[in-house]
Amino acid sequence: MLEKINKPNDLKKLNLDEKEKLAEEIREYILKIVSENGGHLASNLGVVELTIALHTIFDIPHDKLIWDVGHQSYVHKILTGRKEELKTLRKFGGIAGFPKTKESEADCFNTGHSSTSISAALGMARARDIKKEKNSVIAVIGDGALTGGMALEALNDAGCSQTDIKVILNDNEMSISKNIGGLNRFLGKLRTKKLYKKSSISLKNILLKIPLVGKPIVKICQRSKRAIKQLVIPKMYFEDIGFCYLGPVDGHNIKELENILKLSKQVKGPVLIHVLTKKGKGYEIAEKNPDRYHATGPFNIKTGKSKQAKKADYSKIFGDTLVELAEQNEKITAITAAMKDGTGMRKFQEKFPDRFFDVGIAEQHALCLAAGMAKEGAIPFVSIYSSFYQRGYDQVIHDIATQKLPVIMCVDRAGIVGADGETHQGMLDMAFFRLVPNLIIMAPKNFQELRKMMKKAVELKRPVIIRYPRGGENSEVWKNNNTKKINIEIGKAEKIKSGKDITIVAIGKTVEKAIKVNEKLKEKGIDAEIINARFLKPLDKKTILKSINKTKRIVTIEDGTIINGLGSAIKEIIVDEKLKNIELKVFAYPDKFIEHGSVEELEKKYGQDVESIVKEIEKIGKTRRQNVLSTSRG
Ligand SMILES: Cc1ncc(C[n+]2csc(CCOP(=O)(O)OP(=O)(O)O)c2C)c(N)n1
Repeated sequence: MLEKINKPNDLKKLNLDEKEKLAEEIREYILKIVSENGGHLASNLGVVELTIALHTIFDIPHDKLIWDVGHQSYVHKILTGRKEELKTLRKFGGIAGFPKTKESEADCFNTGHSSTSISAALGMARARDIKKEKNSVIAVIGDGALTGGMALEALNDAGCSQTDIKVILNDNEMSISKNIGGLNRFLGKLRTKKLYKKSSISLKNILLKIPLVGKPIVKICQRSKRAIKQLVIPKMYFEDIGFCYLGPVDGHNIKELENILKLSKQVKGPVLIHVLTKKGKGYEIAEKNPDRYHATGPFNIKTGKSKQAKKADYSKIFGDTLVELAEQNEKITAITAAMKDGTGMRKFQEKFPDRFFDVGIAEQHALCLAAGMAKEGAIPFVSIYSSFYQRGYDQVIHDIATQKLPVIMCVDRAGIVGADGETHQGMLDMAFFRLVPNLIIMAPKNFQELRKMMKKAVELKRPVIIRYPRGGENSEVWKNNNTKKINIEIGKAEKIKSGKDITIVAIGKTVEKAIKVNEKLKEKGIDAEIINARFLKPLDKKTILKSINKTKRIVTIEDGTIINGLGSAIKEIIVDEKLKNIELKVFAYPDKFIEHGSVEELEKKYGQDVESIVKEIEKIGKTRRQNVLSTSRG
């Protein structure tokens, strides 16, 4: 069947048996690709039948289909002419792991971060109505994504709007880990309702919302006692806020799915279709361990075992250290926004369940919750990925920083993260946090420094940001360079090596790069001074100035955007101090969104790899210009 699926709408030619066969083949196809390239597996296996039914009943791209988060859009990509391209999934230059409008007309809205789909769908539907056009707008949102505040804000708005939109609630009882919260408990009650069958549809509200035929049918139904009984709908949240609720329906039964979607087309106003699916469906190993196979690197299909050796990473060091600190200090709490495994907090949860809080996909709430805790004397550690802090920016400013509350905000996945691409690259956190008064911003050069920074943060009683990258340290580098005792002093940089020709200032992960650059420069007879800035804020102006005045040439290396980071801060020093005859080169990522690819490929493309940096530094050695330069390729 998969051979017959080459263009959008090829699916529409298939009968039910053929579609069921196609579902099997799509599962095998996705399993093979994800086992080789890595990617989001379990969520995609769970939506195969749902996606087939959606593409059967609706006419994409005339009808608009928005995938919340978008990590479950692989089947959609296959059905919309990208079957072959899916083999390049998440590879540099290949197809993206999330919907991209520039990739296909069928992707009508970019996603990547959770809980945006209902807002976007409502916006599109309202624009459609203003233009007096006719098409369906459908948001597909998981029960996990529904825990995000934005989704609830959008439901609230849509519910009373009378606007025709369809919200498909893909309920698999899982976020990345088991879904949590009161809403999940409420969904639990709905799940136990009798599954929707075409023959059993007789709900008053649905009928009333079908124009022309609705009211007369209700009247007829009301004549029979049995019918009246059927017309009683349980009081429930979705109906109460204005949605017509359809379901629950078996999300792996194409026929029933098609029936309910067809019915939804007749309903006026906002409609919510509750679809029950199984995460990992069809691949037993993932069905049993959906959290492990939510997102995965390459793995062996037979055994499910990862093809990459597991090494310690920053998240693990963070998690282990947090447990150690919490053993000594009972005020320490830990907060995650649905990412306890990704951020390394599982161990803390096991050891201190009373001090651990998974709040759902709710970064804003996580941060304000931490502010409240800190106000009352707790010492909360919040760990959120860099790109997801974008959600909680106002809470960092308004709730934490203005009140100088001692919340320790750990920024995981800072810098280039690789294959998840532009929505997930941790490029902006240094720039946006640097603007915020009262924050101390630090970044460890290696595992040991992360441990020390966490310990220091507990003592500080101030709002603190600690940013660190995806993956681990380069142990080879630290084997040869880790001789000094780490002593963290606020606003104090560390001089790693003295030199007379050029100053290299780096921060966090890029200190490793600076050390490698130095090794190459040494071979070329260039004697570099290397400074580990440690703090972006407060920046150690004194140490940096002293070095600049000596070498007159300065290079900064950071894994963030070129705007408002370490390089910018040093430019400000040079200008403020009216320094003359200084040459500065800033190595950072350009002012654009960085696509997907491996970290190495992206570093090379944007001139941030060791070789490119060395080449540029050699040029500085040759040209002694008097102006301040700042470059970033891309
Ligand atoms: C703002 C934000 N926070 C966290 C994430 C990380 N994340 C990606 S998918 C996911 C779980 C989504 O669960 P659900 O919506 O139920 O979809 P499922 O994977 O179960 O199909 C999370 C937490 C994100 N993408 N965006």
